[in-house]
Amino acid sequence: LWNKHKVQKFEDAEGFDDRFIHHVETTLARSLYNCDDLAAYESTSISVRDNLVIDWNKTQQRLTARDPKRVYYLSLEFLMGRALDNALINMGSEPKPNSNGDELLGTRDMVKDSLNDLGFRLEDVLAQEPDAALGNGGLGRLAACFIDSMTTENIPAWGYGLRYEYGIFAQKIIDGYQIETPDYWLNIGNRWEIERHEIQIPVTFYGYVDRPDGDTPTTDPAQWIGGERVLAVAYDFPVPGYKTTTVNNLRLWKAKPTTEFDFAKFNTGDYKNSVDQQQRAESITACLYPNDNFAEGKELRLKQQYFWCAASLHDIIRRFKKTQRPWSEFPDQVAIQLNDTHPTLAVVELQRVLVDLEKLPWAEAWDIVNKTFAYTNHTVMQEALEKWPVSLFSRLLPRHLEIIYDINWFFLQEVEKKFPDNSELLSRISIIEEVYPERLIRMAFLAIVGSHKVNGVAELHSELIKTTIFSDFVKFYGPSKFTNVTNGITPRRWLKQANPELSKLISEAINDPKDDFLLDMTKLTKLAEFADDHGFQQRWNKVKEDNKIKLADLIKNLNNGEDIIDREHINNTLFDIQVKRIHEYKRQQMNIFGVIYRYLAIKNLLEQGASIEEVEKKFPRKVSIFGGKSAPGYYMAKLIIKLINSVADVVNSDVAIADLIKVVFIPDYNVSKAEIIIPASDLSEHISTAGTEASGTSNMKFVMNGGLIIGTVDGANVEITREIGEDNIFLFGNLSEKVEELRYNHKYRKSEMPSELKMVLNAIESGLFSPENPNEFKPLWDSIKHHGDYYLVSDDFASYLATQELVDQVFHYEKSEWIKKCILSVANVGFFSSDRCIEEYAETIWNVEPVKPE
Ligand code: 26M
Repeated sequence: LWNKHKVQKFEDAEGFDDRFIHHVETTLARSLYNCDDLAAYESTSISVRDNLVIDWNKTQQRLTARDPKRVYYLSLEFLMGRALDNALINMGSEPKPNSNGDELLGTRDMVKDSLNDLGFRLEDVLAQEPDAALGNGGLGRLAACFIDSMTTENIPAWGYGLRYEYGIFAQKIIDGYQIETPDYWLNIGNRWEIERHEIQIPVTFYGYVDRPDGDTPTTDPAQWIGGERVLAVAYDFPVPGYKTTTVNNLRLWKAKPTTEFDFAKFNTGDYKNSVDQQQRAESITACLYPNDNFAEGKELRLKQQYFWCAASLHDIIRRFKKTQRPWSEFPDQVAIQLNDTHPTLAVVELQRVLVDLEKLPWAEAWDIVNKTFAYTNHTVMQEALEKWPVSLFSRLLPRHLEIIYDINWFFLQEVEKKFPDNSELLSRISIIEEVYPERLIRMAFLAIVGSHKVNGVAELHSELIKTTIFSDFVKFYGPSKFTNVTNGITPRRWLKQANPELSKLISEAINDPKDDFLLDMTKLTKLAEFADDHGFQQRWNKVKEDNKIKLADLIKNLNNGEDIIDREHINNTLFDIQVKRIHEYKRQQMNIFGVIYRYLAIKNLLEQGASIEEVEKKFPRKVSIFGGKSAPGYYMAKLIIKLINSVADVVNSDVAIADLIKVVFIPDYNVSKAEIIIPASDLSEHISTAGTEASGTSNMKFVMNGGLIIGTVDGANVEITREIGEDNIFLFGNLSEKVEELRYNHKYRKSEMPSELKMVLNAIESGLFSPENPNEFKPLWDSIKHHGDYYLVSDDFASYLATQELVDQVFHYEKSEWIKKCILSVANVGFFSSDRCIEEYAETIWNVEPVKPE
């Protein structure tokens, strides 16, 4: 009976139609006659989700039976973007014959045809979905790529995060300034989540520590009597893999009030306050903190972190306990990866559970903790390293503070043993920073001490953390605790989904009709055979041109239907793109200075009587495209956005330069816009000050989409160069080894500013871009001229311009060479698949094996 009535997946067009109509008429309670694109999106999503849930259940049953070691990826951010198109691509079972039996169709094409027959266009349906923007940038998107790859690789893995009601703010540009508006992404409900009301985990804050047996040592079991309790409710998101029926789970927690009632307050007549306190529970998961690479020490943020760590660990432990294994086996069954220091409290929480609740001896518990956790560092920048005031901890998490002190005490004893009488080392390496006016807890140090492995995210970065911020730990632990896993990106979303035309061209060229290259990117090397083939180059270039037209359409739509880009010349207009969070270290200011230089140089030539044709020879057509959000409180980043928009106003309306330069700022850069922008680039900019960008991942996305990059010798640019060849990348600028010396030179005024930069800054100072307020951009030029030019714009500017000149040369006069470079780059980009990256984590850090569906 059980088997007979088992719900089946839809497998063909007819099955999809039935399911689609069923959900329109029952779940949505509508008729097909008043089913609009939004309803079609909802019904398609639920139908697809049904299939995923069936495989999800099978996956979980299989894992319960096999009980392998599982990976738990703890990340405060999962920047997922849209789910539907990705699910259609990933869940695709073997292609099936279409209704006429004359063609094999994958699930996506099959659903597309079905929707067509029902009167809908798949593109319009997909566009209804709001982005799940539960992340800031690189770190959050990395987590999203990782769960895609973990599932594709059949690794038993769970993601744990928070279900923010508001994702990263939506960016509006008004008068050239960034304005933030709330991203209430759940406005139309969310068809991808499954609320598990049965999974509600109590989480405690504040209160005090009680020792029922008197004044026992803090390493003995103690009782934490909490002051405030909230509930964590689980929301599950099925994560499909490519060419596998494995479906993993992303579990996000929502905070809700307990049904307990504060009788003390009630009895004193303070009913309203007692209700208010309950209401506050929901604020914990209300919104994502919009800072990227900047740690702000807010109490609510720490509350988010503990709420999430406590609930996730509780869930992990509950699952482990069901197997009745002894605690000593915990690290054989559980690997927990800390995505930056944000989840470091999980280390302390596990120690607390083992000591206080499970009554394990301290040392035994600590051994388990250490073997369970591993920590990924994403930055060397001081302002991004989390440090929490001890006073805040002692109020919010009094027992955890005691445990941290004990962890530190044992750790410092070991250090003292190995390096006796070195009090400077002890104070440098201590988890507690003794600074006035208050002591701080260094979360990165706590994460290192609590983990068995620490990794950076690109080779250069992993070397840098060993020699700079964590050098004392390398001295103490030896180098083997520190390792590198270079980041990667999922080729399913970033090649197949974002760039279907290029994906098709590739699969034809390398004769891989079933798109197996998306699993085994070494297959791409076959493309190299066609790098010189003129016919192939032309087809390649046609795909790029089509993608540029699509981006031009997007830009036109965002600009109220007014076209900025000259369609007639689109093929010989270089699309130069920099899209990423706005940050001084990423140096969007240097990019826009470069644009200003170009503009001034063109104006000069024209003034000297050159014809526009002559000018074009030296400065061929170019569109500079920018996009990215600034943290709401980051003054300098916001000023950079304003400068870009002000330059756009002046340049785009200057008829004298006849479309030779256009500047575009695309508002509200997000994952779904990235999927349109990235495939359209000829050149993209990855120009951070050497040593500041840990890895970068958009560099990989751009290369995978057949664009070339201009970049500094920083982050993963180094390995991209190694993989694709130095002839195929435009590198410039000072190396990270020189940064310290250059900053020193600025400090003692031993640096010369290049004349080109003087010219640019003079133009800005003259008010050319802010006539009504000539001092508007003063902080930008002051930072270079008077505040030590911390990001070394003046040191790299000349070589940046020279390299841009080379770019122009190759793009406009050696186009065939250019396309050849693009093809060769894609041929060798395979290393940057997140599948490779996840395999490295699985082997060298987690020690987990795939569990394949039978
Ligand atoms: C911390 C405290 C309080 C509020 C917010 C934060 C915070 C949030 C996000 C700090 C850092 C955050 O993200 C950092 C980040 O995205 N780093 C990027 O990680 C990528 C993936 O490894 C790298 O490719 C980028 O180089 C790195 O900048």
